[in-house]
Amino acid sequence: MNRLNNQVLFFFFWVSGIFNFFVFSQAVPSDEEKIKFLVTFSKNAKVSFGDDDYRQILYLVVPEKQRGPVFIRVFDPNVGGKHDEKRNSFNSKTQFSVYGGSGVHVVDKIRKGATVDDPYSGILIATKTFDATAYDDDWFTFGPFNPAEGELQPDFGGYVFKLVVEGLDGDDGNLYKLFLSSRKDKNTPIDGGNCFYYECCFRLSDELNSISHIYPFISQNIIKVHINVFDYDNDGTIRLISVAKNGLTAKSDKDGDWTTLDFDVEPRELNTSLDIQFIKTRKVKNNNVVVFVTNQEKSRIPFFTIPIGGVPKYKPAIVVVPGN
Ligand SMILES: [Ca+2]
Ligand SMILES: [Ca+2]
Ligand SMILES: [Ca+2]
Repeated sequence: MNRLNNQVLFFFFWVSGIFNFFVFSQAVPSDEEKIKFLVTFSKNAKVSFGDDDYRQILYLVVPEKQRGPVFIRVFDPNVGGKHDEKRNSFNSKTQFSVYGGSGVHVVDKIRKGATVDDPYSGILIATKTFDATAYDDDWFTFGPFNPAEGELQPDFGGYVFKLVVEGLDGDDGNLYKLFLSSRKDKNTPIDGGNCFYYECCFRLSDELNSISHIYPFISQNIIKVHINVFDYDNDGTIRLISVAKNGLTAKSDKDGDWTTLDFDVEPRELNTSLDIQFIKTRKVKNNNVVVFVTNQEKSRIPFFTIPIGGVPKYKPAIVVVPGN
């Protein structure tokens, strides 16, 4: 990123800090995303179940001002019992690993068009593998972590930790969610905390007319966005809201394959977040999708659980009426 980008991004993190005063949530997925669960399948599952690579990579951000220890709490990390997606019997294992240290978030490599992040970069600071048994419908807590165990990346809002979730043996789907907490035994938000991804596999709601959201941040020099969706199964409509777009829609009906939706970026959309909405219009149950967003150079664009600058609202272009 050039210097101007850094300054602009920093400004918006500063603004988002103000938003966080009202938002107060480090749930992942967040209240704003309206996604109930993230999903990772084990490696013998068919990709048509909705997970293309059996792996989820999330970056958790702890603001520099945070003094005390932080905890990464996982709800229902097991793959069995409640919430999870069973194929025949539950026979799966899922590994959750936390990385910190230098190189944990290799921005340049991702921005130059690598197809995936490097999951194992940085220093492994905690790992645990779950099966069908313990922590069903319950929280498991990683930590305490000193914020400085993450990598300081002011462009992204503070100290960055990486959580890698990998499906190991088995063929079932693990549904789970997270909370970045200042307490070991309860979900206590860290003011200014956030989480971002370059690709996300999640479960769409089963409720008709429900809307799930993701919020990519459009930094300088982006002129096109390509929304890549895997296995949408004709679930509904994808709608784009931004400061300049009032609900452009597209459909995607591919089961077990990728669809790409292309949009041009207007100058006034720079340094704002997009709101990509998945609107449920058909009764498709247990639909899992993978989404990633790229720019005109096929570089990945991060999306944030707490949208930078807030949830975008459409603002009609101002029509200048010549004076008399
Ligand atoms: Ca479970
Ligand atoms: Ca199974
Ligand atoms: Ca689970």
